[in-house]
Amino acid sequence: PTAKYRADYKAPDYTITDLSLEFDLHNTATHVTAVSKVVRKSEQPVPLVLDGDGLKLVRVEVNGEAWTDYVEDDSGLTISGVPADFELTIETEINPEENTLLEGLYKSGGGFCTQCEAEGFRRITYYLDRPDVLARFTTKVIADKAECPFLLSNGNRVDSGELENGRHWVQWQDPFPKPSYLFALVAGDFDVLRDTYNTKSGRDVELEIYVDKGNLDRADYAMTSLKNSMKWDEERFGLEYDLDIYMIVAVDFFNMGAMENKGLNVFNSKFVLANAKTATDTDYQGIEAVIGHEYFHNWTGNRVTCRDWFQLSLKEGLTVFRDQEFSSDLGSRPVNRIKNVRIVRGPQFAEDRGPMSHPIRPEKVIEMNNFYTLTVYEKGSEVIRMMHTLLGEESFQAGMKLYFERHDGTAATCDDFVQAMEDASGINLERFRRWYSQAGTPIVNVATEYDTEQKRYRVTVKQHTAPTPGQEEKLPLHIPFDIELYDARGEVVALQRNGEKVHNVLDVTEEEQVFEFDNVAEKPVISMLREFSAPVVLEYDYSDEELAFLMVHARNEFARWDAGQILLAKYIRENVKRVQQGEAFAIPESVVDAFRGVLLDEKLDPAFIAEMLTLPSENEIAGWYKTVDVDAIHEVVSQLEKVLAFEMEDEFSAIYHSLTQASYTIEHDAMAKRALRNRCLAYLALTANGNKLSSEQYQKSDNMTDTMAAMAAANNAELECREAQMADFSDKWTHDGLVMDKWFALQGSNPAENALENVRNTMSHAAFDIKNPNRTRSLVASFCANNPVRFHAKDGSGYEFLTEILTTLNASNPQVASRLIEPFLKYRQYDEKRQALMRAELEKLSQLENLAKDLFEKIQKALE
Ligand code: BAL
Ligand code: ZN
Repeated sequence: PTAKYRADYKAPDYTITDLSLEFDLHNTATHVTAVSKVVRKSEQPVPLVLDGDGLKLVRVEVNGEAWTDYVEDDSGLTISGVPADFELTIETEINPEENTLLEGLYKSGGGFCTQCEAEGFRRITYYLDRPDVLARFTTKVIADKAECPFLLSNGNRVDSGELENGRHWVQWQDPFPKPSYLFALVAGDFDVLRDTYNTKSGRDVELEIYVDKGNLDRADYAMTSLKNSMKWDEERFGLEYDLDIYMIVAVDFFNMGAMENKGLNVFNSKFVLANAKTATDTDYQGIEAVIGHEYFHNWTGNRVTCRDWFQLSLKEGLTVFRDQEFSSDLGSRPVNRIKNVRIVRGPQFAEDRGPMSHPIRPEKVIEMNNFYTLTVYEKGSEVIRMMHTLLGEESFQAGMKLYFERHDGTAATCDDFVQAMEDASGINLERFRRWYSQAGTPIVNVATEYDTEQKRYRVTVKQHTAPTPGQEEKLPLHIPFDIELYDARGEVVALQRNGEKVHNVLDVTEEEQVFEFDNVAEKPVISMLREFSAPVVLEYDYSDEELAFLMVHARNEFARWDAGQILLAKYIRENVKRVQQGEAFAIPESVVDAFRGVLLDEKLDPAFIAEMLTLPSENEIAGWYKTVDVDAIHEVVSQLEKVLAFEMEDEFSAIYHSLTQASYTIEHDAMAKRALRNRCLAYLALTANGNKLSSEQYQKSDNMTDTMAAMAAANNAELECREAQMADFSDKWTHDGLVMDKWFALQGSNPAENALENVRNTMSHAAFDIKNPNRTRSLVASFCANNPVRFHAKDGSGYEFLTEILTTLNASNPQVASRLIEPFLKYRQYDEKRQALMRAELEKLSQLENLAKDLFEKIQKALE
């Protein structure tokens, strides 16, 4: 496999302005006829090189005449001798039923669907399958009417008709030029939930959500979320939907979360289907976020798309930022921020430390699917958020407006976006642009000094980014560093210097900078990196007293949570050392009291309290170490949970019982109370009453949130009732794979010593299917990525298991395999014995016949 480099970008020699597609759908032999209007852009005549993958070529015509001057190879079709401007007809044959890659056109359940991003369209027909070729698409879909009464594609439905042999057809026309990755086709039999949305300019848009037959009672929340998204984008960004119809189709076999195809989103059913009986509050929140995300792409991604795939963060970082803002405006801003920051500090920082570490705009790619990463998405969103922090909402929106004025209907770059922000605001973003090209997590080290005589407070900030593979030299970045100072009574100390007010967001741009503040009457307590104002690691020597103070007095809830996390981190680190030295776990009473104070604070949002009382994950803790001691970390986290549970049992119990709800609703307040109640249960499960409480909650529960909370508590605490609950749940839900995913995830994350044996047995469960990405992720990724102490068993059994799975998936679905291999990539962070075992597995995998380039790229980098 060969790499592509961002620096090698070259505009295409030809473009396609119009594409007329005809699909004659059959399970094993679908015929696709593509008629393109091709226009040469290069000055000199050159052959037309089209992308193609796994296609059977039936015919080629130029201007209606059979054409033979072409060469087919593994990567496509090169057609020579063509005129400067012509009509190209290509007929190909494809086999949707055998397409287990779930890229291109494939069968999911009984229906046909497509996934074309990033490079799936070339598995449908030979084409200029690159995002900077934008064409107007017309699509005719022909299929058996009984099997596929619904035939869908992008744009507006313009014609339809009946054929012989029970077949029928529908023709679609999309007036907006688009790249091939936004093409979609769906054909099948569905139930449809219909609604309309009246836009701000008064147009009615038909909204249609297609679900498998029998699932109509699970589509309402997706529809509500869609209408909320449309309204929010009008109100906050001034952006209105542009077609007369917006369709969403839920499919069971899908590699990603969802796909923003123009006017026809295809969704993983996980992010559409929900009712109280089948979905948890977290599922509902996921649906709201993903429905929003795909809808927001209509402007940030579809109307303005990416020039090339290196620019992926242009649409993804920005759209994640938009969906995070949507969820924060509709729900709790602090709780959303905490959840997002946990992802950046946990798995995104881990990506930065691994062999695949890359900037949000990568420089070199072998398999594009490997770059749909937390770095491009979540860190990409943090980069947009930093611009928002530097510019403020008003100038940021002016920048968005300018971006659309300049680039609507075109394919743009990340630089184009930053330029629009810079031009609209007048703020210099020159150094800020380095966030796009520099990989790794910066470390920001802070020292403070108070001068009692001068009443001056000095903050020294140093930044440093460690080398990452292929990027030895690191430059200082522009870091918006949000701070606040408090006096002993918790009052905010105004920031001033030489009589001038100083903004609370400091511009950290150098390797080392000193900020001084005058008129500070007493030694203050500093709150830093408020709202996680930059995706960096903060190093500062806080005392326990300062952290306990900030947990109560910081004005901003995120800062309070962060102080709690830093306090926990101090004692987790200390106890890891103690455990390694054979000493007993110990934590001061004052630390427990700080958390007791939060638990009992009736003024706080219950969902926020639940977050305050959630420990960092074992994976996040692993990231604090150069050499990870999985066993010690697991031991410390278990002990810490137990100490908090025993010390605060009475308070947890009182709150648990006081938050009992008479009926289930999905209002934000009700969700918040359930979040806290179930957090209390998770702790209470570790006490003598745990088995009774979990059993009672499981039996009484009328909703999936409480059911899963009871089961998760029993699973984590290894309670006696676990087995009966698991058996009962499986009996009830075996018919429903999506619900069973929750059960599979519990099997995967089971802390019991025989977890792997259980996981292996679970693979023969009637609801398990390794070809379904949701099932595989639920069971296998839960074990390999989220159960570190069992996956990293010293005998290497967890590693052998992952290799077996990867070997199977390398052949059937390498995109999923490439996600699952991640725990192996971090092998250098473990002790020598584990390193050797994991390295041996990687070497074994590297020898696989037909190793897919998805795995090749990661294995090669890991072994380098
Ligand atoms: N574009 C792929 C799915 C998503 O990020 O929306
Ligand atoms: Zn996206």
